[in-house]
Amino acid sequence: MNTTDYIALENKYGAHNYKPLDVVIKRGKGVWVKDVEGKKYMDFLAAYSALNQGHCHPRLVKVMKKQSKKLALTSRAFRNDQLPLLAKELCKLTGYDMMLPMNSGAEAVETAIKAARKWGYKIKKVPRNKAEIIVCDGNFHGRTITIISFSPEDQYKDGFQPLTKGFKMVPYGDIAAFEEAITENTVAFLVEPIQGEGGVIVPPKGYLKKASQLCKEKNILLIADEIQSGLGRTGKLFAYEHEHVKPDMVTIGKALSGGMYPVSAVLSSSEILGVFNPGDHGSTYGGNPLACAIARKALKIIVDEKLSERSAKLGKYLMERLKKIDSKHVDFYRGEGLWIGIVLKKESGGARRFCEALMERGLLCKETHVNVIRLAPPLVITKKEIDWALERIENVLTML
Ligand code: IF1
Repeated sequence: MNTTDYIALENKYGAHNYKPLDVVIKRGKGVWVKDVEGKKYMDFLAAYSALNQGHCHPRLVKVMKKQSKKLALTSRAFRNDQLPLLAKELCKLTGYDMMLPMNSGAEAVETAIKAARKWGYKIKKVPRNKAEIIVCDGNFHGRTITIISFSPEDQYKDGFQPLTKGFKMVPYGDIAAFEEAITENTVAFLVEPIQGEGGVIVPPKGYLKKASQLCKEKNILLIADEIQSGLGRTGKLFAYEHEHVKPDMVTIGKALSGGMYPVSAVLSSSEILGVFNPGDHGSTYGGNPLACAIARKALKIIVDEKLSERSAKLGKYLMERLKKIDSKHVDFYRGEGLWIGIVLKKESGGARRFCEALMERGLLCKETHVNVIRLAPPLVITKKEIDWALERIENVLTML
């Protein structure tokens, strides 16, 4: 079977909820992947930051093999010997009291929303059914009905109504608007420290700091969605560290397993996660021993291989080199660490054709919001590999 055959099969038997680039990948190792034709590509998207550790990291492959032979799933009806160790290691690494394990990112966000509402009723004493959560314009937090209820994108909501109530949207980066939106029933502010889907949008300096101060003043929980920005991507373990704040709750996912398996979690204090009683919340696969063994190793790799530091250093290098490219298409660059958006000019005809041209030259990227090329390679990338990518990027930005 060749590329065309695989695409035809997928189109026939798979729902059409995506429009992927027409490359059918068969193998991956580090930053490199190979398609079914035997053509090699560099992955400059890293599954939206799930692959910070690179494709099929040998230590992850090893632990997955080993643990899957021993024990994969117990459900939470019984205990397993991996969850306690992941919980402890994650809390020690991040400075939070407790964690609650789930699978997908959306489930972690749902969990944080449930915790915030329950905290609002139980601890803050907001009247029943009145809890409000403030979110940001440009947000992306997942695809469940509740989460799309506060999506700024009409397409994500259209046809899926009725939606969940209790959310208020304010412009991202605008602290006055946030303050304005607060009422006595506000229980939480849910925010991405840097917006991913929005187009790698870094808010004004001091935004998160001020938001955090306001939250403290008004007894509101600050929930940082670090599912994409966390675990090294921006040059720190968490993007909120750039602003020296400590959110009340943090959602993580994606790189928590280094691409091996869906693993997500919510981190918080024992007071906040303490609002959950047995039976309040759960998941068949959440906290399973295979997931936990993989996540433990994925975290160890981030620390051992200094992936945050690599992202900071190499991100700076990549940004400096990009800025030297003389292209009539580029409006500006933005980002933090190895997470960069190339914002193209309106008249350049959108980022998709640039991503297609990059793919022809062996570099896999993905556009976002029509005119942003987003760069987010695995954090294990070397300087030499970045130079290889830069050659292609420069070629496409100056030739097209
Ligand atoms: C898709 C986007 C990226 C996320 C943040 C929660 C989730 C995500 C900050 C939910 C997921 C993914 C989902 C994926 C594409 C991707 C994405 F363009 F759609 F927005 F990364 F930029 N919070 N982001 O970024 O996590 O439930 O998917 O595990 O195709 O929907 P999930």
